[in-house]
Amino acid sequence: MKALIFGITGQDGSYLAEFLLEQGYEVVGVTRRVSVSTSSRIEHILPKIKIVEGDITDGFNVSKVIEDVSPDEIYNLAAQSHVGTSFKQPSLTWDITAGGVLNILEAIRYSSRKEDIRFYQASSSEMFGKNYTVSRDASLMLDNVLGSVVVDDPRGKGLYEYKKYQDEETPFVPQSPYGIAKLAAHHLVRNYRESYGIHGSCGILFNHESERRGENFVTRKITKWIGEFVAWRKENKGFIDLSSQKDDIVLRDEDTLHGGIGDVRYSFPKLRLGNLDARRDWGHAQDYVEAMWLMLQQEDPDDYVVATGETYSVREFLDIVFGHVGVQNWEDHVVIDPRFYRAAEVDYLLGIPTKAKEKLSWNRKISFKDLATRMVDYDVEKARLQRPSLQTIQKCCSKKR
Ligand code: NDP
Ligand code: GDR
Repeated sequence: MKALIFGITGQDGSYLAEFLLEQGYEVVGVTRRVSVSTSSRIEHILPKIKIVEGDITDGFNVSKVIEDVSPDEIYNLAAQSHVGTSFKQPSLTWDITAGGVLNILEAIRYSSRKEDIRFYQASSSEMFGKNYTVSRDASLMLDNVLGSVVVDDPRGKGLYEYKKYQDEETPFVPQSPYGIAKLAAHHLVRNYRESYGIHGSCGILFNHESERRGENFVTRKITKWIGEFVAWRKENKGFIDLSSQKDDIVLRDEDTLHGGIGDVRYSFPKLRLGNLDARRDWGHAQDYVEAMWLMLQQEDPDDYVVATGETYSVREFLDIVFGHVGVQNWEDHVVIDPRFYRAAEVDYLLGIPTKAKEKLSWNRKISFKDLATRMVDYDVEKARLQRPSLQTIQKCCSKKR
């Protein structure tokens, strides 16, 4: 079996390529020409895969790649995938995230191998935007009480606990150019499925993160900052004074403390974030790429929600990751910066993956807490290795042992 992956250099592309190699696939990835290499996530598997040059916005190129490679399965993970950026570059986001999908679908439609190709499209929970389903069905109540909300009963009979969630039946009300482009692509796949019999499936994936997550997404931005902060703190001696500087954490000279406030010796910029109250259904990317593959193994194409069934706020993520490195007062290390607010926000996401569980036998294996701590451990170690002086200490100590 041969798989073609658009977006192989991204977080999901790298995990999917690894997964497909394990299943015995021949893997071909499409990368676009860039001035500096973007293959860091797939460096370790480069000898086992084939790379072809291409850009999803170039329809002729997409057709040629598909014709030349002649794949059994095509996975489209390519997108301008940052929601915040989509407000700044809506046109580019549209061309890549919606137009690119049309290019692939057209190439399949006119391919002599149309009947043999199975296609996966990376749809997104961002398509739900501000919408959710409200249920009082007790069977849908999950363990995580944070996903519940208490509202006034419309018939005035008091307060009841409702469950807010999104599943395959929840209507889409996207809140960003990115969400709108993803929804257009989602409908295109459905339309080509119904019009031309293309075996195209969409995974409506909720947020999934990992040690390979892009550094501008909130989870990785936080864990990367923690890694660098921990390394800085270990390297520099002094008394930490969080109160005196708005934007920086400063270390003061301990020797001068008894005579008054010590001199500032070192400073480190605080972590700057936007909306901490947004709630997300966060899973690990490694679990989610398996669901993509399972969708293409089904006789009939279909759309599936892939999620954990739990929701946590950015604040709760901060509690776990800072707690993991022994910092309880994370508020003192964070500055709220309006630059990171979105023009329109998606406040609440909680996906119900019942269909994926029942039809694909898919289950996530990595919990939210494990995801968060794995990311911090990775970034703490990465920052430690990047500090030359700490590497020296490590070398000196391991020699002594
Ligand atoms: P990334 O941003 O990490 O990866 C995006 C990939 O798309 C990169 O390989 C990038 O290449 C490639 N790409 C961008 N523009 C083009 C283009 N014009 N032509 C060809 N390739 C291009 O995203 P993720 O791995 O996190 O996500 C994978 C897909 O799943 C995306 O479509 C995303 O929108 C979607 N999704 C992601 C979720 C998540 O939580 N991670 C949830 C739901 C959906 P380059 O390296 O050159 O930039
Ligand atoms: P999201 O992920 O928009 O859900 O899209 P992101 O991590 O960017 O934001 C999650 C939430 O955190 C809030 N936030 C911040 N976000 C960023 N990036 N930077 C900040 O400093 C910050 N502070 C607070 C955001 O406002 C938001 O509410 C991701 C992407 O992977 C999409 O491609 C994918 O489709 C969806 O998940 C499902």
